[in-house]
Amino acid sequence: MLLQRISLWLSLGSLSLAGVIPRDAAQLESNSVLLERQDGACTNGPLTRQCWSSGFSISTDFDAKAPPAGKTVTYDLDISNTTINADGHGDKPVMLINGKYPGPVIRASWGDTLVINVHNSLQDNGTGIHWHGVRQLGSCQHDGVPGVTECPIAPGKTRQYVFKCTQFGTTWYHSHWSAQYGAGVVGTLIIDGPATANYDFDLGTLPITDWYYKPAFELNEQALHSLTGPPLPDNILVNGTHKNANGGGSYYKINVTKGKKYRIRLINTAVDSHFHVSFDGHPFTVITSDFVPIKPYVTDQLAINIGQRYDVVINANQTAGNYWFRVGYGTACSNNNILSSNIQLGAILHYSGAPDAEPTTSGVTLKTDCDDETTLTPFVPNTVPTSVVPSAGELDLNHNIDAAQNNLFTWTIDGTTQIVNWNQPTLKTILNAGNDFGNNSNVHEMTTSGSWYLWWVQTTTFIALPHPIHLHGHDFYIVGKGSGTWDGSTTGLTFNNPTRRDVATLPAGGYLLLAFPADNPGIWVMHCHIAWHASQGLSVQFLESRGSIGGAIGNVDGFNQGCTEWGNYWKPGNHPYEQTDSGI
Ligand SMILES: *[C@@H]1O[C@H](CO)[C@@H](O)[C@H](O)[C@H]1NC(C)=O
Ligand SMILES: *[C@@H]1O[C@H](CO)[C@@H](O)[C@H](O)[C@H]1NC(C)=O
Ligand SMILES: *[C@@H]1O[C@H](CO)[C@@H](O)[C@H](O)[C@H]1NC(C)=O
Ligand SMILES: *[C@@H]1O[C@H](CO)[C@@H](O)[C@H](O)[C@H]1NC(C)=O
Ligand SMILES: *[C@@H]1O[C@H](CO)[C@@H](O)[C@H](O)[C@H]1NC(C)=O
Ligand SMILES: *[C@@H]1O[C@H](CO)[C@@H](O)[C@H](O)[C@H]1NC(C)=O
Ligand SMILES: [Cu+2]
Repeated sequence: MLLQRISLWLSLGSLSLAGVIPRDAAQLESNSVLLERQDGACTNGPLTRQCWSSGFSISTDFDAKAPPAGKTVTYDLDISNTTINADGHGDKPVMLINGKYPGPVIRASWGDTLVINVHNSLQDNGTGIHWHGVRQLGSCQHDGVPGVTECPIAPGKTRQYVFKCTQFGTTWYHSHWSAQYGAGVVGTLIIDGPATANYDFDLGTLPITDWYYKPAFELNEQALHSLTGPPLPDNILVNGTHKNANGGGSYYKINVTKGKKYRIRLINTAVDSHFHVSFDGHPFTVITSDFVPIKPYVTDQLAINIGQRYDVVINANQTAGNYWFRVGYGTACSNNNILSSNIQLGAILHYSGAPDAEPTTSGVTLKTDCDDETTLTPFVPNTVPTSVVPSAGELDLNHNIDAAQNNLFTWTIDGTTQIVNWNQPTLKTILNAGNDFGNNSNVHEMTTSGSWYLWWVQTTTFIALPHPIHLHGHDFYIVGKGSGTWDGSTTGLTFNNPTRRDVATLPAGGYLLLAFPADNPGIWVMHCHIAWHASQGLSVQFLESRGSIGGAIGNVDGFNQGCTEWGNYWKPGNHPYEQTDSGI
């Protein structure tokens, strides 16, 4: 630590005379001007987490620039059909990545290029992996959405995904093929970079999911044809493990040493669950919302909807012992069979030296709503022009029940449910200069490169549910949200440094106003991240700067080969199963 301090002093040059060494969150904020000037002049360490490399720090706008030419980091993922007993309840049929749940932690640094070879070892399913929240600037063909940005990976085949890490922070990756991520095709991804608060150690990712005892594809069929809502999960898993309702299984242990500060990367990887979390006796500092660094704030609980991430720093400064990491349900919108048992949901924060025992601690009462956090201020401020308001693009959410198809329940946007064609992904049509995207593509075009667009997601169905809305290819700026119908005015909207992230919750029965600039040529889906709702068609596609896509994305050999391989597998007369849902 001494060394880091010295190098910071030296590198600050004459500024060091002022004796300013940003050490904690509050100082960091007040020193942001200084940080701009010292950009790159210091080394990242426990007391200098704002630093990164020459020309890059926590003050850098990662939408504007990323470190050039980092390392190339390669991973091999193999997806197979197997069983797992994650919570002691018994074996369950799943599809896993490299035989593990969750799959391997993929880790690279800001500016690196990730090369990930995904092999489909399934017999009777396609696949395709989406790197959630990754901007894919100029690499839309690697976004991993079957029927949109690629043909699915056929059984026995491999696809290579290549993308540059222009952002840093925490995310996850998952199959975007039908209901497959619910079957277990999920892992986490860390891109190392600077941070808005200091910590001693990085404990890595802590994915939290709901867990069903029945196979996901069976449940998906039930969800598609249920008039009373989807089936309930049976348990949760924290980092892949949990106790079950009968007391079998085991809690995940987060090990800490008294006197140290730890970064923990919380991720909701669920199918259909909104969580609230807390650490007994340990208020914590929140430093990101999704990939976006925020002005740090201290809280004692957090709401995490599906797909959302929060990086937090906890200070292990209590009496050495065992403390609950509590997980609670947003019961206003989700539920779980485990809630009727008296099993505590969560994991154990375990101090070294303490006995191996379950905690007896008490903590805060967790909230039960399904609302997003409201105090998320991006550390690097950006502004949305108010001139986007008059041209807001309305997306009306409704639902449809088709009695002729055994009460098939679908969600519609402007009257159309999305159903992709795995053999003819939208990107293929675009690259062939075609215009016919099919009747169920929900394509919205953004023609003016570089301009801001505002999208107005408006509930029009009487089914008043909150939906975690996720956008690919961008972080959106949350300009407004509310219950009821937006009146079109700017009253109550935020244009000056609004929260930006890649998942935001549409309030039950209400609206969401999302802005982003058309600065990433490609085809990007925006969908509800409740897996059943995505299967039921709750999604749209944004066709951005159509004429520039071919030039922006470069090599499409892998894309073309993938479509040839899929076409040889999935052809008339050769469907082991049919596509029964949206396909994503
Ligand atoms: C998984 O294995 C089962 C049993 O062998 C088989 O019936 C099923 O088709 C396989 N599923 C996939 C997706 O390969
Ligand atoms: C969760 O498990 C992964 C994989 O073993 C590990 O890298 C990570 O550190 C664990 N998370 C925490 C918070 O302990
Ligand atoms: C945490 O400590 C326990 C012993 O109390 C040990 O069994 C476990 O492997 C440790 N976990 C990690 C992730 O180091
Ligand atoms: C423990 O750490 C928290 C967060 O940094 C701080 O607010 C609190 O005062 C500390 N408590 C003690 C007993 O040092
Ligand atoms: C698409 O809609 C048009 C107009 O309603 C209809 O004529 C056509 O058959 C539809 N195409 C498909 C493939 O369903
Ligand atoms: C994928 O595999 C699952 C499990 O074997 C099966 O239920 C489903 O129908 C398959 N889907 C397709 C489209 O092949
Ligand atoms: Cu939804």
